[in-house]
Amino acid sequence: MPVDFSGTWNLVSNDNFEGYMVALGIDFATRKVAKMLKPQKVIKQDGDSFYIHTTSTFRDYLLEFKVGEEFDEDTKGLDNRKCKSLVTWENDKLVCVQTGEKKNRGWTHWLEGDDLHLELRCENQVCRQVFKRA
Ligand code: VL7
Repeated sequence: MPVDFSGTWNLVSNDNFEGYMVALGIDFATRKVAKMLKPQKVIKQDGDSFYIHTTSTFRDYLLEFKVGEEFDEDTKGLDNRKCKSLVTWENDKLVCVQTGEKKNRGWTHWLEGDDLHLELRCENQVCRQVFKRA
């Protein structure tokens, strides 16, 4: 059975989100609000087609992509940059490389037990998020 990330997921931990936001150049006032949030992710997966909607009381972010197909990403409402993004499978991990102004930018999703993990990377900062099923 291939891995299936589909579901509704609630954030339960968020390690070094502050460092990740500083690396992205998010201003102090926005960081202050953002770090209080407990975002929810709704993931719809159909094979290699993904819909990932991250929602919160402050901002929402929708990403749709197919694994192995590069796309133009506009991080509107986040750091408002444009990048070329490519998501690939590394075994059962979903790995995204976001090529653009920021070095070493990307993220990795994987399942561990009943939990959804997300590692967010930018420059020398790594943020680790864990989600549980809603
Ligand atoms: C999306 C936030 C910090 C700005 C607001 C924070 C609002 C809720 O891209 C992401 O996930 C991938 C993998 O699941 C799918 O797009 C992470 C949150 C990154 C970066 C920027 C702070 C203002 C958070 C939308």
